[in-house]
Amino acid sequence: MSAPKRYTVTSALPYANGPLHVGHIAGAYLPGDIYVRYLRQRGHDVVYVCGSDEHGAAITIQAKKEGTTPQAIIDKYHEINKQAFKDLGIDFDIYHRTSSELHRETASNYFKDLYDKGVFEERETEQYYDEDFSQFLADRYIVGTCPNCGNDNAYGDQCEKCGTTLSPDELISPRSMLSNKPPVKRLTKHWYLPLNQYEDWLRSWIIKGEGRTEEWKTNVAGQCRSWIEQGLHPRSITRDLDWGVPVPLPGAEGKVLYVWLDAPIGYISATKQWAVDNGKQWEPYWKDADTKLVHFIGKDNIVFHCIIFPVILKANDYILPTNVPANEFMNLEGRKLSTSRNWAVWVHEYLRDFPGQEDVLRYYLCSNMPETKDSEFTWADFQAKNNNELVATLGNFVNRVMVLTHKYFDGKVPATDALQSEGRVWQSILGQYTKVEDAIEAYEFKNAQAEMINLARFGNQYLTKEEPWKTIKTNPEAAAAVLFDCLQIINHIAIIGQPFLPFTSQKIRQQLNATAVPVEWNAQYVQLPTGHALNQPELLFSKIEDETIQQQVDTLHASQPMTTPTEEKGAIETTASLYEPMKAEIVFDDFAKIDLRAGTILTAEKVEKADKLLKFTVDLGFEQRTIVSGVAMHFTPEQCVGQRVSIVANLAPRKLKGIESQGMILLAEDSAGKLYFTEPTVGAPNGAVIR
Ligand code: B3M
Ligand code: ZN
Repeated sequence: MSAPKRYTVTSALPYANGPLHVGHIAGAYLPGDIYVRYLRQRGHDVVYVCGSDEHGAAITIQAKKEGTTPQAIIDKYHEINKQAFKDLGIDFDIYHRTSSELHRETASNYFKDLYDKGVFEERETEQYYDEDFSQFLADRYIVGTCPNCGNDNAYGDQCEKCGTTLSPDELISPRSMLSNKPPVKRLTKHWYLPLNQYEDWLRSWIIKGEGRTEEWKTNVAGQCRSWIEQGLHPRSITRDLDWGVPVPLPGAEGKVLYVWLDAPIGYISATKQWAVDNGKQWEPYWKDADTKLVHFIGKDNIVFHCIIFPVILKANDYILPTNVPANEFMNLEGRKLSTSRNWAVWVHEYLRDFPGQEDVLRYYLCSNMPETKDSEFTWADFQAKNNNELVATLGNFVNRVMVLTHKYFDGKVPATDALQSEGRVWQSILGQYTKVEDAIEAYEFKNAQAEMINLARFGNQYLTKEEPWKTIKTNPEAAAAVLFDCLQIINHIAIIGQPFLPFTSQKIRQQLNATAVPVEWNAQYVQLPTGHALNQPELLFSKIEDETIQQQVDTLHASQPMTTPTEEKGAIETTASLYEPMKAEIVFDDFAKIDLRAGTILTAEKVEKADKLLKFTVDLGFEQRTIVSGVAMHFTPEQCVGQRVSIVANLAPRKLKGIESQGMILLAEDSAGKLYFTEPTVGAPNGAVIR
């Protein structure tokens, strides 16, 4: 392709079945947002689409767990996630929904077009069926042992532990998610996409690179190659489910499109809605050969975006993705991020706990982006990146220059003889533009951001070396020239930094009194003129204290359900059963060591600076205890006072937020994470032994 005329950029549509965590952001959203912000700054014609994925078993199962309807689930999480993206500055042109009428119609017609072209095969096969619930068991409704890694909770479509894509028949000892019993087989009719017929083409396109204009990342190309080399088979693209886009064919009642057919078409319907809203045509963005299509996703979505969706696009004469720069996964404090185990940093909670520090999270996630291998989020590292780079390098440089200019030059860009500014400083600025550009266009966002911050580092060193606060007395022209240069550097940091730190970029431009000029990338040729009046300096970043970090670490741990070491070892992200698996058997002596007592909560109060903790006084009859518990998100203090509780009375005391907790309150937790107090038998007095 010669230079693309327009860009269609997508980020994976998150399932609207739960909130977003930092792993999602680092995987598929921040890189897409940086890329698009940069393209827009260069003046390209680009549409950036995303939205909620609202169909499939992921949604219906969550509804079951929360004891509500699929519609209530998607309505709730669509809003939460849309808001979280917006607040973090992930700037989609549209955040659509696959439950919308326009999408249902688009997906339905897309299927119908392919059907009319004779693309699909119709097959009647035996599939797993749950007799207790009178339901076929699609994808996630069936669980069993992964043939690849032995994980006992692999789904019928994928093992989330090892990432292998599966079909229900491959599971060892399958069981129904609904009844927990082994399912039976029943005949049912479905439509299949004959991937095998596209194998030769996929081989030449993906493996040999024919018809492609960009190299794909090694992790992406590698996964595709291994898929193709294992041989491709027809894949069923309809399901027996009552939630989704109905199959638009006679005799297909009770059947819907497979969510992985429906969801990527969501990119197209989102583009259509955006076009309607903005008076544009959508077709060129999906059909014209001079459009560059880029999908940002996490590694578990590779086959769907690199093999299945391209086949569907090709079969209908749509354009193919130019690139699919998938990221690996981000772990958290040494463990896999897990929604069901609440082992996560939730975006909406971060935004609540760190108001005004959106860019700190963006900066940290980008500096730690899992571009070529899995990476690790730690709160200590987050703090270090903020304190050592954002505060000490970028913030400090901008502040020093602003303060000095106000002190010595009345807050105006000083006069200089142009020669100074055409020298080393200008070269450095231009050099950084090139480095950042090259890195972004190669989808190397971590490097790109590092080069952006290098410009601030350069500025800091230049300022320190030139010491205008000294030369102002001996050689004021030299001091003026240095501050002139530094102000230009700051202006360019705001421009180059915009894709990464959009809020900070805006703040800097505000301080420079430069917001009237659009943030265009080619502004590298413009200068803040001598005499231009600046606004007052304001701190861009502030130091994050140890205490704040400790609090996050504590709440992360406090929100954990009790786990045994064996469970911990195999801890994986799974919702594979409505019930938590049983722990290993123990002998009576193990049990007898635990001193359980009946008690009553006398007082309850919030713990300062700890959103999740409540501090209780509990009456145990023979004494009163202080107990701290991570239940503040579940109960108000008022709800707890007077509550009868069962207490582990001989648990070694431990300190939480500086308060010694002398025991533990027993709670029951259901699969949706809802907590219940375990009341001792009616009438059992405080202090009574439970055994
Ligand atoms: N919702 C899967 C996921 O969140 C899926 C992505 C759809 S992209 C078209 O991993
Ligand atoms: Zn596995």
